[in-house]
Amino acid sequence: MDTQLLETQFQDKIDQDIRIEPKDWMPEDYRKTLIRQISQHAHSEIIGMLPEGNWITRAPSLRRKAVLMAKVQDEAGHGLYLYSAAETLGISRDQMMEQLLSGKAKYSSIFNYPTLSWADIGAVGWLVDGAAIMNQVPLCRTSYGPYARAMVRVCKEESFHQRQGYEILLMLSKGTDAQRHMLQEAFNRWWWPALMMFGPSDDNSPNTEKSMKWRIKRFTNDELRQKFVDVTVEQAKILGLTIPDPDLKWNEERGHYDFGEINWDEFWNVVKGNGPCNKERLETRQKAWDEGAWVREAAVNFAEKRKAKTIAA
Ligand code: BYC
Repeated sequence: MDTQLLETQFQDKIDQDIRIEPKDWMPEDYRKTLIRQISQHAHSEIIGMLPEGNWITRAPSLRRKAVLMAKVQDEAGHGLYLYSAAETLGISRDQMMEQLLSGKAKYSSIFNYPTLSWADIGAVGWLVDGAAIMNQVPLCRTSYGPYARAMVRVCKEESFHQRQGYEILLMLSKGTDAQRHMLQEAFNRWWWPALMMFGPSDDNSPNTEKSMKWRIKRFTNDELRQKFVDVTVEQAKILGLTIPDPDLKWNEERGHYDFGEINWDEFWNVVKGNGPCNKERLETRQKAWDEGAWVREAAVNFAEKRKAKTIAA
């Protein structure tokens, strides 16, 4: 069959919301786009364990420690489902890891900021997981089957994460002046980077058009960012927070909040590797990769031994 016809049939399937599965024909660019997005998403989950892992030993109570450990472990699980989904497209785990460690593959800009106080752990849960839910609930309907199915479980867990973050902050908001101050200070640092998580504005997003056509993305970066602002501002009011944006204002005509200009120089600087923690994050992952070499070797040797035994029997 000629490629033109295959492409038309492929797009028809997409338009009818029929899922694409690993063995189905797909345009090479669709495969590449998915590998890029899913692997970067997986890397974000794994790197995303680091800023929160930083507070496990310092959580203020046994309950908080247990909850935080469970959350961080969930992120590892998300990374693993996503690496498995990407592997169905013909890339190996080792190749993905090589791309991350060499700096070729990106991971979310948000994880290059430090977690300086306990309120940051609440802010990460509320804002970072909140932004993740906004972005990922539509991905449960993404056109590639293994990615969509992985996202269903991820989203259920993310909503628990978001609530645990908000609960931490609700407690602080009812606490002492010092606790309320810590809350506002953390919020001031995380607000703008959370808005940046949705990616560049639509006119500067080279991948959006194709990804929308192929229904990999169901909403554009700006659409999701606006939804996030609208929901989050209301939640911030309950916490008694001031939004660190003098231009934030309800727009009656649009039925949405207007908000100020994002500092895109800061965003691209972080994406290019020059954020406050980029170097530290990659060094930590490199160390974990090197120290885990013996585990990978043992697993491969064991699998080979077992295979040889089965063949011999
Ligand atoms: N950070 O054309 P665009 C989590 C890159 S983990 C860094 O709009 P696209 C969690 C983009 O990759 C949350 N880079 O791209 C874990 C592209 O560069 P390349 C992670 C960014 O793909 C632990 C270039 O900029 N979520 O929830 O159409 C604890 C142009 O952008 C960023 C996902 O990964 C960024 N923020 O749209 C707590 C969701 N934004 O690749 C929570 C899945 C853009 O061409 N991913 N870039 O070299 C997506 O939905 C999309 O990939 C994005 C970007 C909306 C992020």
